[in-house]
Amino acid sequence: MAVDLLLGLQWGDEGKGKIVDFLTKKYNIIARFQGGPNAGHTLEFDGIKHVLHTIPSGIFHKNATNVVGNGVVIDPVIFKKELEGLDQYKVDYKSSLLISRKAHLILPTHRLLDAASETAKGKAKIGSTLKGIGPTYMDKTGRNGLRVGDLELKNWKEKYRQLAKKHQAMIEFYNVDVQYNLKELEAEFFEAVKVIKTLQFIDSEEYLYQAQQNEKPILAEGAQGSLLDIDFGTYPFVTSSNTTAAGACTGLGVAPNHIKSVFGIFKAYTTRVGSGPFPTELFDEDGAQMARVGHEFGATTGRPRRCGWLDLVALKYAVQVNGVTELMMMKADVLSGFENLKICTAYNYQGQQISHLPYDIAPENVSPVYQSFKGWKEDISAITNFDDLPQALKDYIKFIENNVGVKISIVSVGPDRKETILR
Ligand code: 2SA
Ligand code: MG
Repeated sequence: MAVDLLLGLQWGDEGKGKIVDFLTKKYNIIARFQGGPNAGHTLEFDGIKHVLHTIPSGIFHKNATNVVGNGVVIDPVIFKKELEGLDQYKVDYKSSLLISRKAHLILPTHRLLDAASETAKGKAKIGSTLKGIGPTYMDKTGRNGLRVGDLELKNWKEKYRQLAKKHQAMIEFYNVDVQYNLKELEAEFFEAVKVIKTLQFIDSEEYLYQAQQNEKPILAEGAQGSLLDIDFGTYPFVTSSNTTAAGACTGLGVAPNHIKSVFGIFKAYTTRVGSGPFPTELFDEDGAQMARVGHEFGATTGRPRRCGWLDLVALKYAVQVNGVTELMMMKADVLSGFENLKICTAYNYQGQQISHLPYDIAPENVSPVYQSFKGWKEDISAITNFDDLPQALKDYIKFIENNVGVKISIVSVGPDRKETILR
């Protein structure tokens, strides 16, 4: 009776989608527990590249049931598009995709509010994905939200109208230039709701409890990353949900003592999309090389991602907060060809060297302390055996493991399912 957990340890885009897809054969159920269409989980197999936003990454496997948990926020319009994307691959989602009645819905006006709030913030904007994530979670905690289960009620449109009316007043209050045609947006929304209603709604906490009773292995799939966690991330430059391990308990209704393995995914370097502090960010050719070789563009918005060296201070913090039991290192291939590599092992902070994450990691407060490593030249993407990796990469990996105190069990050397080295 166990639930395993898979999480991103940095600022998102660590490659969670690929690993969930890779691990799915071991699990009966894949469950998303937070976030929404702000996520972009990229899967590649058989020469096909697919990006998922709200739908769990187990959807392409015949024997997996995919659960969208109560902690997720769903935009019916985007969800419908995702389903249409699956249609071309003949995915039988009517039987393999289940949605929690307690998941909250993103209204068109939530998206508008997101835009208004970002515009009003000006230079201080969060750099949100503009998917309405923040406003939807605000309505959830403010106890005003519209939930998937409401769609089964006769009067759900009344509830919708009340909420949308409140939002319109709020948009006006922001007093910024947000152009919209609500009639069109609503027509699209109601159309999409019709499609959502053809899917199976469940009480996901009960469903997952029964699955555990029946010894069905469950994998909880995180979105974004630990440093974007609403409590433990680089607030206010975070997303509006708990992306860390605890979020799986509240976002699925799974009891903490039923969580077994916690898989922590990280990139061999660091990226961040959107605003906010990033101590190891590079503004030179090294950063440009990571972006170029790693194709570092947002999978949802297409925005260029900021790139930098691996930050062990932040990684250790994430491992600690999540109770990570196994590490998985992604995109090692992107580091091929660097003469030297660097890892940040401490911060200079208020005249001292510290090795923990302080309250504020803004550039004026911290500067990274680096250790240098020898690079490697070889193309490693065809390597399937850990022992065959270049010695310089093995040294790099050993250093991380020794510092963080957790074993790296998977090294990914390319985007395809096949380009995955198991230890
Ligand atoms: P939001 O939209 O309110 O959640 O934005 C708040 C912050 O969280 C960041 N965020 C992300 N960071 C990395 N990846 C994300 N998913 C997409 C991807 C992003 C994209 O997989 O590439 O396509 O741009 C994601 N979602 C949210 C966001 O940048 C803000 O800093
Ligand atoms: Mg992503």
